Amino acid sequence: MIYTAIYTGRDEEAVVLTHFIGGEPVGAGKAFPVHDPVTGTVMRQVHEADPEVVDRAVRAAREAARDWAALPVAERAGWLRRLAEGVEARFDDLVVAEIADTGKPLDQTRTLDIPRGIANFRAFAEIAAQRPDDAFHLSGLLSYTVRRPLGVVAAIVPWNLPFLLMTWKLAPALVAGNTVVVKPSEHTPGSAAVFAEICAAAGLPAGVVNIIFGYGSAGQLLVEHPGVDAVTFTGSTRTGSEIMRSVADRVKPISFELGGKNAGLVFEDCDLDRAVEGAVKSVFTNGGQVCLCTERLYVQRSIFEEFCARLASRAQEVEPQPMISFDHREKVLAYYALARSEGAKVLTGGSVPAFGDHRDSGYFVEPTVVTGLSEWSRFNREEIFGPVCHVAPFDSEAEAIDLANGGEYGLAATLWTTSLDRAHRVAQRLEAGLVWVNTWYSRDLRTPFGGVKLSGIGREGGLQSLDFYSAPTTITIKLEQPDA
Ligand code: 6OD
Repeated sequence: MIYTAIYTGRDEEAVVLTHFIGGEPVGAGKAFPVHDPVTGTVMRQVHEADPEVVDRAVRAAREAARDWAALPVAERAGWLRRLAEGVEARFDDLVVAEIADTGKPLDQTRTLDIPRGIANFRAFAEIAAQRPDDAFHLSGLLSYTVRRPLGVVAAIVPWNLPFLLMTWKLAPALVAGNTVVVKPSEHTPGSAAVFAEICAAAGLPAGVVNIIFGYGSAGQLLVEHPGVDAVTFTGSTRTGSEIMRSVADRVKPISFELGGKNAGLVFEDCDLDRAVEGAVKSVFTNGGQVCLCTERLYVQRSIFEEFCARLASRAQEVEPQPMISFDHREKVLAYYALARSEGAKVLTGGSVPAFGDHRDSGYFVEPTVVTGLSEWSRFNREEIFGPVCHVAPFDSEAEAIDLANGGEYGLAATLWTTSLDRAHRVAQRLEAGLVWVNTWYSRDLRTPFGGVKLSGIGREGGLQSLDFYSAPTTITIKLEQPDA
């Protein structure tokens, strides 16, 4: 429980958050501050991993790798279940830590962020334990595959869903037999630090999970370390391509889930109440800071005016959520200004909310809906990652598909229609890794998850995750044919 004081209070002088390496807290590297997004004040100090710390973490992971890989998969699945129980036991501490770093709503943190961590461990335990091996027979040849872990995986985790995404990477990497070094975002070390305590309390073998804190520079040192065998990263496309360059010489396997500029298509045959509520959720959840959030809405012309009016009115009821940092808020506000300079009509929002209390020094922006911009405007082409969308009309299904497929990203798309035929027809033509129909961000953890175009490389989820975190060896045996 060594970290709990700083999560629950403002005791930043008492403790500097430490790395977790080889099963031990490691207080090395200079300290850096983490700000509370709700008030903008410094909330805690955290040790920053320098080259020595990174090296120590990778070595610890390597030392643990052989024994961990040698465990039967059922035993590793058992460890995942124990970690899930550990998360349940520390549920409230994780909620507090996650909210302290992000300013997320309590309800979301209790129903999405932390429960998904538990689900990630349980789901991958099941999927791995039940996976059959492949076998092939051909003209006297028997071939089968065995899957081996990659070794040491670097998991670079973003700040928007810190616990959900850390566990999304950890669970399959571990159950596939890898050891892991996690580098959470510099903005959100809290839930990872509680998780370090959970690993220690569960008695997880030392070095199987290691957690180091720091900025992108620490992540860079980690992915470049010759002792790291593979990299999983969720974050911006720009950082993804930087990582790709860094690991190119050693041709390390990478799995990237990157940015999005996701489209929502609202057809005149939709259930309008449901579509408006779905749009509110898909645009404003987590302050729009989810790579799956909708930033471009296309609405059939016959219902365009009504939809816009209803969405704008509902947006005014949405409780603003802070952006993760001062810089990120500046970025989002710059896009609000850009929308105006590009000629947008702002239907609601577009500014900074005034609360008249401590939140006025935090990183809030207003939920915002704009319209009137061309498809070629920067606002409609670049990922903003805030509580904002542009709404444009369309006339035909074909035009809607073209609009949705415009642009350089291809992560997620959402359709609102009551026509079963249209749902299938349109969904299958959208250039996106994920298409939701009459829902948004509904997850089955067994399904492939990831994007096309600038939105990523590879798929995680279910067997795809297990495939990424392991490599098959094909063994072929010549079977002697009995004489005829
Ligand atoms: O829910 C998930 O499994 C997932 N990978 C979400 C990613 C969200 C990115 O912002």
